[in-house]
Amino acid sequence: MDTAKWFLLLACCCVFVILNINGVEASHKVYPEFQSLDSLRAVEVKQVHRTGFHFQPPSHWINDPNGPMYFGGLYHLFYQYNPKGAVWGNIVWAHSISKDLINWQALEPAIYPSKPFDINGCWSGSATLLPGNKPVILYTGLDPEKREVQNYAVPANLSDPYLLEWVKPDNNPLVVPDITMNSSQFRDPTTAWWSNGHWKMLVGGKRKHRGMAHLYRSKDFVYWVKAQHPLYSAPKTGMWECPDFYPVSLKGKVGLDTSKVGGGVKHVLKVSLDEARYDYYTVGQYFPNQDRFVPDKELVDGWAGLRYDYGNFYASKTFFDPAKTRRILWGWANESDAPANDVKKGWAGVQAIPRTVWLSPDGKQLLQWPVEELETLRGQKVQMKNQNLKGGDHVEVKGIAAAQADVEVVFSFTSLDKAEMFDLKWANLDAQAICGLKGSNVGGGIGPFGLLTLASQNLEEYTPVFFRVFRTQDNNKHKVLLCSDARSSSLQDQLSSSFQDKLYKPSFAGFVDIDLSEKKFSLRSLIDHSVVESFGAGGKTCITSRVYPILAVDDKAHLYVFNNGTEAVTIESLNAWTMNAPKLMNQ
Ligand code: DQQ
Repeated sequence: MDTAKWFLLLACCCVFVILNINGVEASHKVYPEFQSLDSLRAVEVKQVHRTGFHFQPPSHWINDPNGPMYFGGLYHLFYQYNPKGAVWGNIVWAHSISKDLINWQALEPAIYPSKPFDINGCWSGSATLLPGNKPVILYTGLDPEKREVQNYAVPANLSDPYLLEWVKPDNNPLVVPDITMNSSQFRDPTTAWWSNGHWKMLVGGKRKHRGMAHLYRSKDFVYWVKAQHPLYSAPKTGMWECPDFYPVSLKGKVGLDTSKVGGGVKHVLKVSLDEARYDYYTVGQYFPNQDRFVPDKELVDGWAGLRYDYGNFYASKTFFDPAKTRRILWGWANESDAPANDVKKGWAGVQAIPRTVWLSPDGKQLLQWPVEELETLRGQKVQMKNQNLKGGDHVEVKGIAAAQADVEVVFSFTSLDKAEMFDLKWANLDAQAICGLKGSNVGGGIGPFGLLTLASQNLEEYTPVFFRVFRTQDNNKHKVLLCSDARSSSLQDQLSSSFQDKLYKPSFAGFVDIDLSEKKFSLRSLIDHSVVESFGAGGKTCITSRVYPILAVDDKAHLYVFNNGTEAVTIESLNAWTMNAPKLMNQ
């Protein structure tokens, strides 16, 4: 084999290893070795990397958020859950309720395999509120042939605000894959919307390598007919999991009911790209008469498009919250450690903090912000004001629990002159690759500056979240990068040579479309033991990292602010809080 072929083979192997560590395969990887009776015994849950204020059950595996809704004065969250282990398998719809999206109470699983139409699995889906405030869940069942079919379930008792018991009527399944489809690539029905005398729902799929949002219509929610064409599809994007389709207001933060169409509204189509394992969205125009969605021209459609989050955030779902007239986004933050370690720790997966989501004033992207209720967990507070940071400086934020904190900081600088050049060689690289080249320790002009989260005292471990400004070749334009770089987050790999301990430590990053005239950048990071969930520029670019420090844990974790650029930056204001743990709903 000549050298070029060797390199090609090596590159393919590297991609394979990287993708596998990130859990990239058709849907979820099955680990039969961890499904043995042994692994089903009660496990001792290790606490060190467990989150303090993110949503997670007491033990075992969770993935996609399902069917979120507001009903009976309560928020309901369902989620894919393995009641028997810390790897994917035996999936049921677990169910929790809350009055405020923060303090939760777990109920018995709502939906679990029990009928021929879901005997091999109860996979993701959504909730719709029918007229008269009647919830109905649409979900994917795996039938005896493991075909993915779309089912519905209704509450046994509508006067029970807890919605404890769900019934799966005998006229299920509602929809089965037709002969044009691959029956194992047809899943995750959306919340239905009402327009032109019909209910409409999307089901994710793929034809060859084209991702599809199949469209179905129904007058009575029971008899569904497939539309001739999908609502939308895109070439070379692979399987579309967990589609989500909803209106956003052209003005302000107000959220809209999923059935809202017409003036003053744009629509968002989000798909979870199974091959990339990221959630991509486009904003565009929905034409209800033709049932077509046309993304805005200037937006990139596909793997290089906009993401809700440039980190570990997948299979998300929004819902309309009528109690506060807002749209709320839930997303799953998977582990980045090896499955064998998840089995040892007895749990895997958390839900990211629910986020309010709305259209930015320029209409070009969405903005996201943690729901306001999160602030009720803020405890001990520290503040900094007008502190100057020269290149090479780092200062510690003392006085809070740095392993479980909420930090909001605004940086300013005086000139763009020192911005480093954006190298033409990077034209085809994505933000993550550029962050990989230009980490927090590589000095720059304007930036890198930001936070060193989950840092050990002598900085053997830290997860930096930082900005970096580049000037493009035509001199007047700038590119702003936000990185959340896990490469220095843990010494675990150095201390153990076992493949079982290998961590996935990417240099997650996204560009930030920010107005530079003010020369002010804001950053909020929610730090929660093994989660660093960050919101750049008021929620324009969000990045969630999962990290596993071994020194920077609990009261040995520190938080620093740093600047490694030649341009001095000012911390205009920094507010940081210790985050208290949520309580059970009624306490
Ligand atoms: N997870 C579910 C599927 C969905 C995938 C199965 C996305 O319905 O496509 O647990 O993570």
